[in-house]
Amino acid sequence: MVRRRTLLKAAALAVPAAAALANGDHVPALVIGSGYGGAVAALRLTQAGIATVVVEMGMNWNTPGSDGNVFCDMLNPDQRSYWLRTTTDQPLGYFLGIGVNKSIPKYTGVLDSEKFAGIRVYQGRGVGGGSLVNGGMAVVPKRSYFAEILPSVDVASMYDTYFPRANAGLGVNAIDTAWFETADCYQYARVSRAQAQASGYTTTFLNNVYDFEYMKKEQAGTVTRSALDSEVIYGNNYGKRSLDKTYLAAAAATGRLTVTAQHQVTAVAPDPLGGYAVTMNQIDTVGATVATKTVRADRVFFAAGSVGTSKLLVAMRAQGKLPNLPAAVGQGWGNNGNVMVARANHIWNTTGALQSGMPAMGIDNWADTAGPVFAEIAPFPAGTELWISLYLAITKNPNRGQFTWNSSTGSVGLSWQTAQNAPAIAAAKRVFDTINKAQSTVYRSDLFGSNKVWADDLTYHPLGGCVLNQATDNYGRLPGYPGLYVVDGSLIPGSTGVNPFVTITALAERNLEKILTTDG
Ligand code: FAE
Repeated sequence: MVRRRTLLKAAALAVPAAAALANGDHVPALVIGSGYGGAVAALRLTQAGIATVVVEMGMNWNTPGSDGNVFCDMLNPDQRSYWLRTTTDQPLGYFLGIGVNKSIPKYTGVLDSEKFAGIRVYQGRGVGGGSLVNGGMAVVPKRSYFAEILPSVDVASMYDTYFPRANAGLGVNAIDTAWFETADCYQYARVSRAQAQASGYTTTFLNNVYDFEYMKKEQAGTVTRSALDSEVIYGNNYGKRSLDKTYLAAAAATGRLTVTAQHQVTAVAPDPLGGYAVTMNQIDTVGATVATKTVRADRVFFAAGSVGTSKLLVAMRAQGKLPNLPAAVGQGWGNNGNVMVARANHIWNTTGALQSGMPAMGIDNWADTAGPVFAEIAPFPAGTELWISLYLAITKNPNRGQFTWNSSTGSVGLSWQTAQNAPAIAAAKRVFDTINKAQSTVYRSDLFGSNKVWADDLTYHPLGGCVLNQATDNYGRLPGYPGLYVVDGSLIPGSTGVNPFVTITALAERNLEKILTTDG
């Protein structure tokens, strides 16, 4: 109860407008990025009395556009949708095999589709990172799998202390299961559940950070709709407890937090005066640099996400700014075994014109050692009946990629090839072939390309690149560089077996507690 009150009080404050960070400033703690790892670091540092600056390349999404909304919806993407693109790059980019992407003005929008050789990596951009764009699913990984992926971490303390702490801080809530059974907006999930169960699979409800009480009112027509108005992936105007309303708002309430938006960190190196020199470009809304600043920070927390942190650290090592970073920096990247797929239902199996953008159910076939799958039953909120069942499958793909410095382009690439996702397809195919056979249904092959069943070339779940107890010590400290820490999804070795943000948050809670008690 106390925790809930704190959360709500903090939410009312919201994150203050971007404060100017001046060239030459000296700050006790600087956090690069404002997603899950960054938000936990911001809260725990400020609560410990340490003045903290969060530097975020994306915008502070708190000002409504000309339509009165901060964010655009999924059906009408405008400039607010994508990060510096002139056409949208929708995860479902086709319908009936025909491309459905459209032109948009170039702008620092909220969702980035970052293209590497063999994969597009979707990431949130803005104060709140991925929490602004994601589906809000808050899933604690299976205990045995967590122990398998991070063997150096004490599992009991994670499940007794840090996962509960993360869930409380994030404002996680459970769906009213009786309401679920009757709500029009979850007809699509009930159809997929019935088909999965009739084919021998187990389903499970998923917790979420979207306020299910608010969603009930949306369904009842008494509040402005968000999840029920095709809002997801480009932000939610209502209902979602994104990090700017939880962890970051609580950090702001201490009076010790400064959030500097639209600043992209480009370099970190030891400063001759002590601590680290952090260089950043201040950018405008078309991505042009308007100022370059260097500040000195006693401690730097890398929270730029799996891709952002890995790219920065690999570049700093290659450029001789942090030359002693271990070889493991840049290694161990994975896509959490992501693969998307869709099935075509029979005409009598309607999935509903009204679909909640926040998934609430998954098919749990993780125990199948021949091909573990945890598949989220995803919405297709097109506003019209389409008879489509969509899934995001999380699988145990053992393949990993690495980030490497390309001296001719002066940039960091990711070695991952699309073919490395074959194990993910194989595992998902076992489940969905079985469902199709039992239901006498077929795959949709027109949504991810022309005649393409498996969306194997994109991920929502980048993980790894700076793996705990390999590239860092067992608490995220970068060896050889006292005062440098990694706190985000790059610590997790490519896979969590479920949607990752609760794991990222809990691990950050664990590591920050240790760092604040022992690193003076
Ligand atoms: P992240 O949240 O990505 O934050 C990193 C931040 O750093 C971003 O705000 C960047 O703009 C910023 N940044 C990067 N480089 C720089 C730089 N050089 N200088 C300054 N700032 C920088 O990292 N996960 C779930 O658990 N449940 C879901 O339902 C779910 N749905 C998703 C749906 C979508 C469409 C997407 C894209 C992701 C989804 N995820 C979901 C994944 C989840 O959002 C992701 O794992 C976390 O956001 C990663 O947290 P990090 O703290 O690692």
